[in-house]
Amino acid sequence: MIARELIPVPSYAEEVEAGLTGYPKSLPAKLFYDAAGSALFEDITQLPEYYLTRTELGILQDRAGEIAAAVGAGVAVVELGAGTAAKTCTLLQSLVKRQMRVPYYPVDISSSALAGARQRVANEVDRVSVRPVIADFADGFGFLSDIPGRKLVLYLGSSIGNFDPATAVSMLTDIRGELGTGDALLLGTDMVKKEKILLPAYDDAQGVTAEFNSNILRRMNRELGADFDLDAFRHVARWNVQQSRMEMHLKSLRMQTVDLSVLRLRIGFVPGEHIHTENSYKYTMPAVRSMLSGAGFQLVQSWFDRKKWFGLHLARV
Ligand code: AVI
Repeated sequence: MIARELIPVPSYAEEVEAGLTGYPKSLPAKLFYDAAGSALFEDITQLPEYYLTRTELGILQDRAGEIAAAVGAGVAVVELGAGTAAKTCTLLQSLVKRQMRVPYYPVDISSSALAGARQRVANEVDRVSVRPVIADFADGFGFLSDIPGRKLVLYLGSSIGNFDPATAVSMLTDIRGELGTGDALLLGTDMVKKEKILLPAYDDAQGVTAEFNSNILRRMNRELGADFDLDAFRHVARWNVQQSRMEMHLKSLRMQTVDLSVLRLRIGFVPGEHIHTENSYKYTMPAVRSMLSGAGFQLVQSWFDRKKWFGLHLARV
């Protein structure tokens, strides 16, 4: 009891309270990414069912030359949510063929990921100057206007898909607001496809995605003094065709009450009740066009893999 009272109230506490007291219950997806969750996400990207990461990487590897030609010479590359820059090196390699040096600004909330990005790029590409930027996008994109020269902003990995359409447009509008004439955006989106491909990508045979989903409860237990019984919730992945999104939920397997002592909150669950933890939107080309134009960008060109499962879209201001 005393130990619990010593747990500081995290900044996300209000969002958790609103989510768990709302109907239907929900939790913010950003809570997935503590150290354990980030490691589990890395594992997900290697799963046979999770086609997104390797498909996007394949497009970058096959089309880096074309993308660099469409972007043109003389750009600084800014990668939003760069992580360890695992996908960026081929594109940087193609860009350095067209200009003496490429300034590369990986942007991330995690300084350890940025250290990894610096190391990887130093090992794999010559003539790239790496200038890491630590930023939380919740604070806006003001850092973009501090970066000199013409910019190519990368937002890869279908990260945009974790925001609902209105939020995605408003985020891209904020990015657009920090850019000037000649600047460009390369956006990665996962495309709509058959449910039989989508479902296993979010409910894999090894149970890694289930573990990733329930890690959010483990985090509440640790950081909010909660007593979620992880065995009393089951991972559920669903294709919501009307909203064009994959959803992840945690389903209560019985009637239960959970205490979140740091929030002084008790939450009751009936059997079968869900906590909605994530949306992952899948796009059609009209949806991509409307998102980009809604944010003030003009689509220049899109590149896809052979099956058209994933798209990379170059847009200009
Ligand atoms: C980070 N994001 C693009 C992933 C996705 O596919 O929406 C997160 C994820 N959720 C379950 N698996 C992966």
